[in-house]
Order: sequence, then C-alpha cells, then structure tokens
Amino acid sequence: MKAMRTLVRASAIAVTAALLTAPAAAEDGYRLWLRTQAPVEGPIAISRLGDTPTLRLAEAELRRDLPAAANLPVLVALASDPSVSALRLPVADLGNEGYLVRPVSLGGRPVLLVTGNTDRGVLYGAFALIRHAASGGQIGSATLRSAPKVKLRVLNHWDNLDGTVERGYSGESLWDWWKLPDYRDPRYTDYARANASIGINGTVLNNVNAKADSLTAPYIAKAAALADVFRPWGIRVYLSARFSAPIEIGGLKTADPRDPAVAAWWKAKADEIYRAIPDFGGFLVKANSEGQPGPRDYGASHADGANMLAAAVKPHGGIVMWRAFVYADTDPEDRAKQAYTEFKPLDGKFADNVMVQVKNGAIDFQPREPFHPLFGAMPRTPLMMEFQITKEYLGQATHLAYLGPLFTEVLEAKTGRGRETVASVVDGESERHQLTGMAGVANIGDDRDWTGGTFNQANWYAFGRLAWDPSLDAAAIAREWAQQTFGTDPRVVDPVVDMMMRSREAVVDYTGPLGLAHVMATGHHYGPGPWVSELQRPEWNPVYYHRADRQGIGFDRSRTGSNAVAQYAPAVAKLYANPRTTPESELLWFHHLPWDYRLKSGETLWEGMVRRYDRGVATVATMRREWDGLRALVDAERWEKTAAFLSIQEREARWWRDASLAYWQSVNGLPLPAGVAAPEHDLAWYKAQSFPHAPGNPH
Ligand code: GCV
Repeated sequence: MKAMRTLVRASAIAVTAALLTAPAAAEDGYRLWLRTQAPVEGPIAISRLGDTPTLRLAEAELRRDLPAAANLPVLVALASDPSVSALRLPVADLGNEGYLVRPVSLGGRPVLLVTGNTDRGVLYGAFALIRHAASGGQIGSATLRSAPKVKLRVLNHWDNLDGTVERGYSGESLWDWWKLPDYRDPRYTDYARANASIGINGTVLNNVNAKADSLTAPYIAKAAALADVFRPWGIRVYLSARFSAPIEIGGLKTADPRDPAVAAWWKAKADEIYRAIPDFGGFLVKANSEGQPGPRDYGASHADGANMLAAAVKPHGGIVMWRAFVYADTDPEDRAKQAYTEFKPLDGKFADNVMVQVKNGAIDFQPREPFHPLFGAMPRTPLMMEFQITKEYLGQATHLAYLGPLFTEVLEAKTGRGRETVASVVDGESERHQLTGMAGVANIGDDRDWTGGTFNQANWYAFGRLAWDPSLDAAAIAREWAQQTFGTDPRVVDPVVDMMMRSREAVVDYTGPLGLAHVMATGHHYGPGPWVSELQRPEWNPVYYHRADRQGIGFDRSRTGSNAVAQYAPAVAKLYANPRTTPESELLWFHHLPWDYRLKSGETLWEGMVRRYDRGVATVATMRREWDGLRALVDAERWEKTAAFLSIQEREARWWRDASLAYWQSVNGLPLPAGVAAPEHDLAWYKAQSFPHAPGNPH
C-alpha cells in the first residue's frame, strides 16, 4: 500500500494554467480576492499524498497563495489515505465537500494537514487556509473545519449566445461561443478557480430567456468544453432549457409535456448531453413568464412540465431547477401574489429531482423586498433561493452597494412557522430535504476586473460564502473580503467595511425608501421613473406599484387591498396586516397611507420620505470622503476607479432624489419641509432624460 502512495514534493517550477494567465498589470482587479503572495521559499514545504487533478490543484493553490510566513510544512491528502485515516480524525460528518485543516503529527513529523473525504473537500480546505492566512490568521496553528450547508451553489449566467449579457454591466459574456469548443480561453480556468475558492459548485451557462440553439449538437460540444475546464475545480455545468425546443429544433408540432413524443424528445436530448458531459448538472427553466413558452400554453401545470424534464435527466443523476418567477399578462391579480397562487397548490406534486427556484422577493430583486411568501409555504418541495448578484436595480456597475446585508436580511427572516427562517427552508434543515440549493444571477463579464468594479467583486464573493453557509454574518464576510482584497491594514479594512455595510441602505434611501419598489425607468431600469404609466401591461408601470395620489401613497396588500399578506403564515401575516406593526422599511409595500400618516419618529410620512432621500445622498457623500481618505493606502488603479464611481454615484443619488421628490410633489402638492433643498430641475427635465444605449437591456 505504502509503495502505491504518491508523495509529490514541492516543486519550485510548478505552474498551473491559471498562473500562466496571471495579469500583466498588478492592480487591475483581475486577481479578485485571490492575490498571490510572495513565492514560498525557505521553511515552508507543501506536499501531497495521492494524485488526482483536483488534489494537484489544491497543492498548486497553496504553493501559489500561501504566505511564506507559515512555520509548518503543509500536507494535502485525502482523509482515506492510510496515513491520515490512522489518525482517526473526526471527518465522518464532513460529507463529500467539507474539509478539515489542522496541525497533526504524521510519521513523527509535525505537519499542517489539509484533508477531506473527497478531493473537492481538500481543494475547499486549501482555499479556506489561504483565506484564513490572507485575512490575517496564523497558519501554523490553523484549525479550520467546515462543510457546506447547501448542496447546489450555483451561478446563473444570463449570457446570450451572441455574447451579450442580459442585465450584465461588466462587458460581454465570458463565454466565447463562437470560438468554442476549439479555443478554450485560459480565463475559463481562472473563472473556475475563483468560484471554487468560495465554494460555488455549479454554473448555468446561458440566459433563462433561452434560445433552443443552446441544445443543438454544436452548442452541446461547446458546453462540454467548458465542463472539461471546470470539472477539476468541482464545478458542474447546467443549461437553461427553452421549453419549446422540441418544436424549434426537434421538428415536433407541440411541446406539450403530456405528449409522449415530447417526453421522448427530451429524454433523447438528455442522453445526448450526458454522452458529451457525463456530470452534466441538469436544466434551469423559465416557463410561462415574460413571454417564455411553458406547459401552461397547453393547459398543463408547472409540475407537469418540470416532471417531464426531470424524468429525462433522472437516469443520469441530473436535476431540474424550475423557476417560480411567473406572472401572467392575463391575470389581474396583484403581481406580488401570482407566483404563490400558481405554485402553492403544486406542493408535493414535483418529482424528487426538481427544485423550485424562488426569487428572494415576490416582485423582482428590488433594493428591498419582504421575503417571498413561498418560503415556508411549500414544505414538500425543495425550494432554491435565487438572488441577483448583478445590480439591475441597485445602481448597476457604478454604484457601491454591498449586497451581503440584503442577502442575510432575507435569509434571517422568520417565516412565522415556529422558529423557521428562510435560511432553514433553503438549507433543508426545516423539512429535512436532501436536495438544497442557492442560485445567484452572476455579475461577471469579460471586463478586466470581471465585475465592472472592485466592490462588485464583493457581491460575487458574498454570494458564494452565504451559499456555503447561509448563517454567516454580512459584516464578517465584508471584512474577510476587504482583508483579502486590500490587505489587512485596519486603516483600510475598517473604513471599507463601514462603507460596505452602509451602502445598500443608502441605495434604498435614495431610490425607494419606506418599502417603495419598482420605481425605475423603463427597459434598461437605469435611473428613476416613478411617473411611468403608459406601458402596455399595468404591472410594468411604476404607478402600479406606488399608487401615489393626492391623498397618499403605497400598495395596499392588507385585507382591504389585495390581501397578499394572507400568503404569509398567520404570525407574519398579522404583523404585515397592520401598518403599526409592519416594519417601516416595508411600510409602503404593504400599505397605502396618507401623506400625513405619523411615523414612529413623529414625522409625517412625507417628511420621513424626504429625510430618507436626503440621508441616502448624504451617506454616499460620506462614503466618498471615507474613500478619499484611503488614497495613500490603496493602489492607484483600483483607488481611482472606485473614486470615479463614487462621484457618479453621488451625482446619480441626487438625481434619484431630485427626480423622485419633484414627481411626488407634483402628485401630493406638498411643500418640502423647511431647510430641504429643492430639486435641481423641474419634473419635465427629469422625465425627458433618455438612455437608449444603457447596457444590459435585452433587445
Ligand atoms: C432574464 C427581470 C429582468 C429580466 C429577467 C427577469 C427574470 O424581469 O428585468 O431581464 O429576465 O427578471 O428573472 O427572468
């Protein structure tokens, strides 16, 4: 046995594909939070027992990124390796992705062991040790242990086959579909590496507004090339499936999920995909939503559609992620109620390899939404969380909005069923589901810094960390990200964390305080548009959401209105039913209130709104000042880009504030409170702003 073991010694010339693509410029953001330390020399030695591509990556990562300060040799090994199993370490509950890092004595030699039950676990352990070291932790004494609480930790790319990215603000798609499968851009490796470093283990390559072409043989071969690159990093590939593909590329007359020919077509298609990608993860589907085809076109249910696809991938171990983001143009019901109305009756009707993927709120990734009422309401169905990492509604690429607090606010929300939280629904604890998942709509493009700005990287990072463990704290994540990204100097880290932790609330304040939502301009969703009222469907118009008139503002979702509150468990519904017990941050989401309604502060609703708009602008000004103070402590390239972005944000926060106040005043006829600055322009000026070429807008 001993002879069969491979002991691979550290080699100073070891290079990974990722190293070959190391950036030309030092501080352009390409390296994300993974910033190579000085080459390891001297006392530290890194060795490996066993030989798989993933174990080799774990070793190479440590060699590349672990600071020389370690005072113990590091050993990378599977827990099943005889010399490690002889130590009888507590590894049983690490599952197949967890890791253990700790100092041990092996053959009389002290080493820092990085181990797990699988090579993926070992790789995650290597990244955990690098994170620990880069955020100031001691290496020699490190004892780290963790297993993911959520099984599928998946990015959703809304990337189109022509290279554009729907709601993408960081350049074009990373996937060069045209040159694939022959040319595999080395950047694909770096993408996989970054994801693996934060525990992401799946990626849906194409937009949920899918083209059937992505399921044709040439595109399957392209996806297979990406899957080959991602595999050693523990990342599986998934595809968004267009429900009408059997008609469009299969020559069938129907896509009715109850038609045996349709089911047979999907089964053959799944077989074809698995021949090219043996570990293909499965399908993501947007059906009967915003014009996409689906089973409802044939009078079949969402469960019928999902189960038919699930049967096709089941023999291969695949899954279906079926989105609950549905609302129909024919349905006059409050849009916030429609997904629940459609899906709740289907609880228990989905096949066991289907997950229903639910957005964090019932409308659409607004800067603040109450948690989606489906969480907790479908106990017999694994519900997958869908967050949006790309900031469609939070200032897109340029505004600094750290989404950690948005994500944790939803995850920590109590559903009203005993001690259940949204996180405990998502991680399966609540109903003991084995299949669990969290999806994040990616903010990644081919910009040199991947996400269009340094602070946007933190949102990718935070998503990965929370998908691994939804109970993590947003501020702690911000801190470890800042330490890895800018170094551990507290003169930098403290103000950066402070800026990050205030930033999302600032966006809420200057775009839609007190529970206002969906008040943005049409199409590109860039900038304010609370006046928009002429769009074809009522629920496309901001006026549908805020319902402002001379008397008051807000959407009555209590019993006197749409009664959306009744979709929550009684304990939560009771709170939301009454404006006095509704958190003020969600007040106008649930209630239509007079402008002179008294807030807890004693101010009128109107005064409180105005104060919040001003507070949002002031917070951005403070963030700018804090960043200015870091000029000498942050590299020039990243400092300047963020400084420029903050100046854009301050200008645009003012624009949001001024345009919104000008509009509300045109509706309520109220003066601004004493001492408050008037909007810079009149309402007509704000209404006349037009941005036909804003990025990310689907055409
Ligand atoms: C992919 C919102 C976005 C759309 C997106 C949709 C969805 O409506 O504006 O661009 O489409 O959500 O999540 O399906």
